[in-house]
Amino acid sequence: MARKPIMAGNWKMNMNHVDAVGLVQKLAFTLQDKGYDPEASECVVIPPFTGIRTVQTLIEGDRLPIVHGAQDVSEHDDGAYTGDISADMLAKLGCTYVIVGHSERRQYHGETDELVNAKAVKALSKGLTPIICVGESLEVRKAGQHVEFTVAQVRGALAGIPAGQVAGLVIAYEPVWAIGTGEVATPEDAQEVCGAIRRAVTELYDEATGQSVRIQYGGSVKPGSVTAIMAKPDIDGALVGGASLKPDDFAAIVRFYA
Ligand code: G2H
Repeated sequence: MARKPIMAGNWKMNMNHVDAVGLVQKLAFTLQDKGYDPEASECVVIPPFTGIRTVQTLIEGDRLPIVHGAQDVSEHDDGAYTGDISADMLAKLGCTYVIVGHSERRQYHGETDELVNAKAVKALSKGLTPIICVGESLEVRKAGQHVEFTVAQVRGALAGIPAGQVAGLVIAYEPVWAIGTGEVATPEDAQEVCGAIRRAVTELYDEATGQSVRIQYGGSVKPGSVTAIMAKPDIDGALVGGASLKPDDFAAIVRFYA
C-alpha cells in the first residue's frame, strides 16, 4: 500500500492563540486556492499547547482539510507533574499527532532515548500518533557515524512497541546541523539515512512494518527544496519549522505533488 505523504508544520514557540487563527485561516485559503487534494498529502499543523484548542475549534468548525497535533507529551498519565501535558489531554483536544524527541527537547531539556520511548508509548496508549524525531549533530556527521547514530536512536525510541503500532507511526529524520540554519541536507544525504531507518525497522519487525512506517525529513525545508526531497524513495514527508509560519510557503510544501 502506498504511504500517504505527511507534511507537518512545527510552529515551535511561535504564534499565540490569536495569531494561530490568522495563520490557519490563511493556510486553508491558500491550500484551496492551489487546488489542494487532501488525498494526495496530509496537512498537519502543530501549534504550541496554548493554541491547540483554538486551532481545533477552527478546523472542526470550518471543516478544514487540516489536522492538528502537539509538540510534546508527558510520559506520565496524570498527577503532580507541574507544567506537563498528558496524552489524554491532547487526545481530548482532538490531536492526531504528537512530536516526541525533537532535538530541541533533547538539547534543552535533556531528553534521552528512554524518555522518548516512554513518551511514544504513552501517546500510542491514548490513540495519538507519535512523530518520533531522530538525527545526528554536526560532530557525529563529520565523524561519519550519522547512520549508526540515528539508527540507534530509532531502536531506542521503538523499544517494546509492537509491530502493529510501529506500522502506523511517523519517524522524522532531522539532522541537527540542518535545523533552522538554512543548511538543508541534500536529497541524497536525507535518503541515505531515511533508507537506513526503513531497513532498521524492517530488521526489527518485518517487511510489512518497514514498508508501512512513514519517514519524514526535517531541517530547513522550503518550497524550493521539497520536491527533490520528496522524490526520494524512503522519504514520505517533511517536518517543517520556519517555513510553516508562512502560509504561502507551507501551502506550497503541502501541495508539493504535481
Ligand atoms: C527542524 C524543523 C522543524 P526548520 O526543527 O522541526 O525546523 O524547518 O526551521 O529547520
